[in-house]
Amino acid sequence: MKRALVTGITGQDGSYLAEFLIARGYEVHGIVRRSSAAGAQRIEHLRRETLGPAPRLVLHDGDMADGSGLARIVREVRPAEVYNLAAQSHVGVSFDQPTYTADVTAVGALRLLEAIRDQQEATGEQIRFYQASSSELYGRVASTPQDESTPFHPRSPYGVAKLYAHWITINYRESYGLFSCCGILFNHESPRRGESFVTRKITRAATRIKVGLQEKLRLGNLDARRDWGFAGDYVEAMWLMLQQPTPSEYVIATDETHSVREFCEMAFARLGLDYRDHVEIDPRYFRPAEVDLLRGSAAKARRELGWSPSVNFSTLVGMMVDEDLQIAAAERDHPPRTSM
Ligand code: NAP
Ligand code: G4F
Repeated sequence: MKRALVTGITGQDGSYLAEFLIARGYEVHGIVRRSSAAGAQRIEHLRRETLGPAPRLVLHDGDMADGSGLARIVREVRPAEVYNLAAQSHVGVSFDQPTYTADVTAVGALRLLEAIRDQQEATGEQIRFYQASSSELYGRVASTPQDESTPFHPRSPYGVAKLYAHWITINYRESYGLFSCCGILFNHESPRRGESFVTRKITRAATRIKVGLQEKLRLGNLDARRDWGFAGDYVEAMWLMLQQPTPSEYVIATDETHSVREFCEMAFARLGLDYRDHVEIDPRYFRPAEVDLLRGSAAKARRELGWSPSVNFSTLVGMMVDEDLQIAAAERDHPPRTSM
């Protein structure tokens, strides 16, 4: 049985990737950081389903800020594949917490690579490494659509931290022969998306407005354009990268671009609402520097990995609205109780 180690397993992508790997017969080990609240809701179903004498999902306490802990986990697990999905992944937050973002998102990747390099040297067993790079690397884009040869110009502390992680991953391949890949993934969403990212913020609010729990939605820049795909499709691309004969970089995207405004229009319209009656602009949500336009070409991934997206923009919006409508209706019918 192949063993994979996933950082960021409690996040959106981590949960889809863990499902994907378990379905393919992997034993999955995940790193979870300490929290005072229960933080693993997205993988709770997998924990329940895979319980038993030889559990297929094993969780380890760890933090990307703690290099010695990461090294110990890599030594104990002896993974064949490592997927580094952990990050302070919110672009807006990275302007308020730039040092923390650099520590976790940039140096965290280096700590993990060092642990892998040491382990590989000690055991002689190859460990294949996936780094979650981002279309935020392109920032102020030089050309559209963006592909693997488009120059990088990140526009946020997050983007700059991801740029470091991207290049150190390539550097460890060139310096030490590590099998290390970077997936340059464009925005990907799902009903499991964190609620502070714009798509989920819109679908949560629109559905709560529909059932009468909320009246207004405050947003920042409605004119920013993104290439939005479905997270479930994108984790398959991560796995495919690590199954290739040689490591490389791949853009994963839909080649379609839509504005935040279009996302609002479509989400509210699905509920029979007009977004203009509910959306208010709040300067708090504008960023000091913005990425205006992203649209990716995944031609290399199509050609070499045989990967293509299965969910288009309107299906994605519909999927998110429909799931959030059920959550909103349940909130209305059974308001959460706070304990004393
Ligand atoms: P996410 O939902 O925000 O998940 C981030 C994960 O990282 C969570 O499991 C989080 O744990 C964990 N994490 C944060 N800080 C950590 C720390 N100090 N130590 C250990 N774990 C830590 O992000 P996502 O959307 O799944 O994205 C996965 C990765 O892909 C991220 O690296 C992101 O930057 C990158 N990416 C995402 C997109 C996208 O559109 N989704 C596009 C390109 C690249 P908690 O649950 O405890 O917070
Ligand atoms: O949903 P967002 O916060 O995603 P963003 O900044 O594109 O970053 C996401 O995708 C990246 C890949 O390109 C990942 F690497 C990263 O980890 C993350 O998953 O914002 C999308 C757009 C931005 O232009 C933002 O300014 O929506 C705009 N926006 C407008 N109002 C808002 C809001 N964004 C948020 N989060 N909240 C708002 O109220």
